[in-house]
Amino acid sequence: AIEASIPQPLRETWRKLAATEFKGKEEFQREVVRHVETTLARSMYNCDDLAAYSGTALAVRDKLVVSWNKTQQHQTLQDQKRIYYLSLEFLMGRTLDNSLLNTGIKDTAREGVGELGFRIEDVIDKEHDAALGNGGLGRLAACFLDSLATLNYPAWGYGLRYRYGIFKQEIVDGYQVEVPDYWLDFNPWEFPRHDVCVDIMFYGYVTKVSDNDGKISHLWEGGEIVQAIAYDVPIPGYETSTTNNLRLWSSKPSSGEFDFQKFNSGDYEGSIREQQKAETISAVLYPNDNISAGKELRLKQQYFWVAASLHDIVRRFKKSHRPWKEFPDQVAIQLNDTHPTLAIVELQRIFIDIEGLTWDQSWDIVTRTFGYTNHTVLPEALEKWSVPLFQSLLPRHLQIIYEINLYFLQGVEKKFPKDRDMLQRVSIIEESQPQVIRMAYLAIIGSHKVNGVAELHSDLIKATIFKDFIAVFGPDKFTNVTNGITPRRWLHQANPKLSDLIASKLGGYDFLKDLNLLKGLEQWVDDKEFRKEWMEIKLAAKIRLAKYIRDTTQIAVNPHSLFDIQVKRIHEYKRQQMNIFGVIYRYLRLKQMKPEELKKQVPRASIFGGKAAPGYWMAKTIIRLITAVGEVVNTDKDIGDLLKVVFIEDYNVSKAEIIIPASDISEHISTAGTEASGTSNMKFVLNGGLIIGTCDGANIEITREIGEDNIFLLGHLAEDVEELRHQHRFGKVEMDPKLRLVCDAIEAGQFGDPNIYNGLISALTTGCDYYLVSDDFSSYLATQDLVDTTFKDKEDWATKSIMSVANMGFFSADRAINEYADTIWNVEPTPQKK
Ligand code: F58
Repeated sequence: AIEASIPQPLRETWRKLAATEFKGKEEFQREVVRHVETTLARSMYNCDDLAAYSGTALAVRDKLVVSWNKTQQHQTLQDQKRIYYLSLEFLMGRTLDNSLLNTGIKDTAREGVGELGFRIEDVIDKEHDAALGNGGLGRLAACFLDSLATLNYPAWGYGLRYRYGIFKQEIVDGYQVEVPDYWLDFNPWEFPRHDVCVDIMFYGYVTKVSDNDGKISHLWEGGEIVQAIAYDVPIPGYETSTTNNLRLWSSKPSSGEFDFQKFNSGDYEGSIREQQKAETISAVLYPNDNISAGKELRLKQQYFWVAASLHDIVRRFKKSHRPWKEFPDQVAIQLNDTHPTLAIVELQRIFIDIEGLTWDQSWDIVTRTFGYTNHTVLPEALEKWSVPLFQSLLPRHLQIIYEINLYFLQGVEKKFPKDRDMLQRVSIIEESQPQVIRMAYLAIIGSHKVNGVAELHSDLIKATIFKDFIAVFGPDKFTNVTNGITPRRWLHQANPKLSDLIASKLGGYDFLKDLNLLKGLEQWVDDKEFRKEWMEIKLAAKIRLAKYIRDTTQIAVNPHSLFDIQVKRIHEYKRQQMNIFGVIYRYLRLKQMKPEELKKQVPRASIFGGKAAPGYWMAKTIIRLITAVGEVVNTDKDIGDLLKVVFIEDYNVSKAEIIIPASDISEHISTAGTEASGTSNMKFVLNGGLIIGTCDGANIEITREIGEDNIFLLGHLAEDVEELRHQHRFGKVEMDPKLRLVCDAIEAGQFGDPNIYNGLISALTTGCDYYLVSDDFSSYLATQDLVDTTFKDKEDWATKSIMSVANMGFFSADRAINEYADTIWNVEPTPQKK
């Protein structure tokens, strides 16, 4: 508040004292020790790695916070348009290392903690991952925050502060077991803002009231109230003083702590029931990937988060005293998938029910404010809410949705006068039993731009699920912004040696801010010394991963074998089953070979990782098959190093940072047309790994950038899929004979009780092989053979690796963010002078 600000003449003193940088190593060390001694009340006699982590994090945080305060003040004074990125998931991973690198003090910290008796790597390794997301969508949001700050865009992220992030995965007897992820016991990166709280209402009823002029308004009242408390997380950019804000909402009961009346009458359980109910809202992240849950608690989470965020955004706008019609000139809200679509309805409600605007004035502002990003074409992932559920939880919002739909359908009717089918097809309300609200349609209608996340995906949504909307709105409303990744975390942080080698050839680290500069590596591709160093770095990363695998699974993997990695959420459409079937085929073939033939084979380690949604049986069965194959293959004396099968437990962001630099080949083999983009494909290639993949998502654009010779493509095209599925349904497809052999081996019990895999096998047969494993299997095997042959030629492999990295500039999240800024948000960067 202005009245609390320091008087002008004293501000110079204040400024001098509020430093954003350490003056040197000594000051850094002094601050670490001060925090260990005074904040943690520990001493040199009981300072372990964890205490050293805590002290270091707190010291770094102190400086970060000052930059953050300054940035927020600067952005407020600049009074420019801000970007608000609404996402139910932010898969941040660890923060300390990233903060050290972004603020340029990693070397100081390494030396500083070194002289205090610690290795910086061990200290960094003590941090708990912030795993507030499932997979690609959540990690994309985290990469985007890094780019927004690095490019000096005034931007805020809004999300939920889950008490439990994505579950931890344990493998017990070969099966996935879920363990809760309580990550908040020590989190130095968040700041509770107990003064920033918003009352959020659920349930209740709506009454119509008319004033003296007969103007009708709506009152929504009588519901349950829950309070949203803000927790802020600083987001530092790389080599810039800009530090943006991520605001996460936590839920708590609105009235007092607990019910004293109940407590006094001896009803102890009853006395905390309300409190627990309120806290449940932000308690846990839904662990589904590409499937919609449809549960009341999920809808509550969505409204709770959206309402709190919009309240905050509107309050901030009101402070500028601008007329409402300028709202879209100050505010751009991006909807990360349909999860925050209620924001469209909530803003309309705020304008008409609270601020007294007319419907038309309000709707014009709303539609100019929002942009919607779609991340999937899978029908089971498209969100739909049952009307009765919605009616009870958010009665006023349902009325507004009906009204939005009415005006929209009137427009459609005018444009397509006699097309009743069309009206039914594009209606926000689906006439099912019960009726449901199609959130994607609401998001399209309430936004000014809709984008897909890779070219093929954006084309597909226009041709399939959103086809009618092109007819209604014209093609310009729909666009593409191909995903990107932050090279700071995914190259510089995860693979410092490679980053340093690149910097030594390109004359510095500018490529981390302008990834197209990687092109300069092409000049070095024939340089012997450079090639040698390049491959040594890859080997070192493989040795590191092999050690990790040995420490955690006791499996000994030869670092010189070909590392074939598939790490991502387990899902039928991503086809880990095709991978493991391929491994089984390889094993059966090896078992048939004579010793002289065996000698010619390329040793391979097939490495898997990824979580299955807890209720997704088929995905869990796939994990069980992978571990079962590992149990057989890894102990088979005939096989030795020629084949190892590893399942890495609990794949997450910090493990990805170890795994990704270590791949020779990684697998991105979704059924064509199902993976919207994929982003790990970009991470692997940026780290000098080659990829085997289908013509799907961003694989296609990666091929365009790095050249067909540098990627192993397989399988049918998206355009073939419909016809192939049709043939399966009519029983016209014989199973691929090699796949038949694999199924026979499984059914004969070679990998344990075959009954476990009944579902997996019948999906290929009676299940009509929806993901077309049989159709792509022979192409997959042939391509894997080509991978082996290519791998034997170490020189050719090195060339492919270097040329690929040199051409990955396009996949920087910075490029993606600049595209959003230009084509969707219409915002400019706000750099600060030093
Ligand atoms: C992913 N979606 C896409 N959804 O599958 C992937 O191709 C894309 O690269 C990535 O988004 C980023 O655009 C995804 O991760 C989810 O996890 C949702 C979580 C909430 C329920 C519905 C799925």
